[in-house]
Amino acid sequence: MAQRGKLMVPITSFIPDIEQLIVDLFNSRYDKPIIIPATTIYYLCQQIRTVLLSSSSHLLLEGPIIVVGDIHGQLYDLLRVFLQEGYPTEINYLFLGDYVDRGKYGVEVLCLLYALKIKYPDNIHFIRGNHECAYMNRLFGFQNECLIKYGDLLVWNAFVSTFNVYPFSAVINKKILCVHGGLSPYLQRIDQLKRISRPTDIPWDGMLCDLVWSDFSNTTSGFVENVKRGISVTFGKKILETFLEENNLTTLIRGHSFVNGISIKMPCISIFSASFYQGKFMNSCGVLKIDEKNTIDIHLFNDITHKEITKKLKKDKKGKLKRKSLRLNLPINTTETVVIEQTSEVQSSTTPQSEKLSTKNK
Ligand SMILES: [Mn+2]
Repeated sequence: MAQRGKLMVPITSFIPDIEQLIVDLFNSRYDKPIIIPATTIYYLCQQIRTVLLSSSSHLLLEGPIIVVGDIHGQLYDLLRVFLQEGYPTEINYLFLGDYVDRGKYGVEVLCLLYALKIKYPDNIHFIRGNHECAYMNRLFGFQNECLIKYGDLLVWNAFVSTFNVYPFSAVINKKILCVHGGLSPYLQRIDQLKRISRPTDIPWDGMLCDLVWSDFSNTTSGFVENVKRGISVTFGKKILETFLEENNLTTLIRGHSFVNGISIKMPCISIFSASFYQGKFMNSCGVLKIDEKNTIDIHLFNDITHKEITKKLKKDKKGKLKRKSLRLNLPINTTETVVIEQTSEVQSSTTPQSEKLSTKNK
């Protein structure tokens, strides 16, 4: 599957109105999403490739910052995060991957993230998940979504060419490591993350595979085969503590696991930011706010359905997007601050469809 990323973005001289696109996406309705022209997407993809290739594969960020987990094409959860936490001019964001597949609005999610990144390059950051990969898109829906919306695969190819240049990791305040999946037996020093050459696909094994695929388990000792996924590894608490200590870090924040918003098993925090996942799981979603002193605020949103979010959006919006009107009082289950040594656990009572990869598919 590993192939060097080729430039697959059709050249366009068309320059879209980025600000208007952001307004349109914020104002889009659940039952009538906007149609984004293919030429606009080619422009966004060209720009994003340039922006991402000019920065490191390992991001150095500082708080205050909002960290967001898996979105999986659920545009209205992404909109709610911005509406609740603030526009990117007010607060910075780091997204932990898995923007597409499963949900219906992967195209719109990526276009909003790309438009905001182009407009506010220092305020919006995103790293790669295991679904930012051509192979996964063929299995879990994003390729099909693009085919249905655009009639061919040019738009999907353009998106894949941007996935292949995404960074893989970030460190916040020099202390908190953020990746989509987790550690790898091939990763010893943080410096290795700065030397990842891009474009690259996600290979079937090795460090890049583990960064987006591995799982943390409290009960695992060392690195073991990740039987649940059928790919990569599961790593235990001792391994994580040793790695963090050797690299002068305190905490790992990751996405990738379907948890009820936030799961804290220190020193590992998992975040999941798609509520009412796939329209069938009654799960909450969560984000973290990390300040400059490494205090972590947990913001959990309940499993309000997407139609209800849209109702709120419509009720509160007055004509075009006005930044000050972005703060809505959507229901929040919990907002609490944890000291990062604290240990607590939130586990979902339901488990989603297995994402297990069968070897015959490889
Ligand atoms: Mn994932």
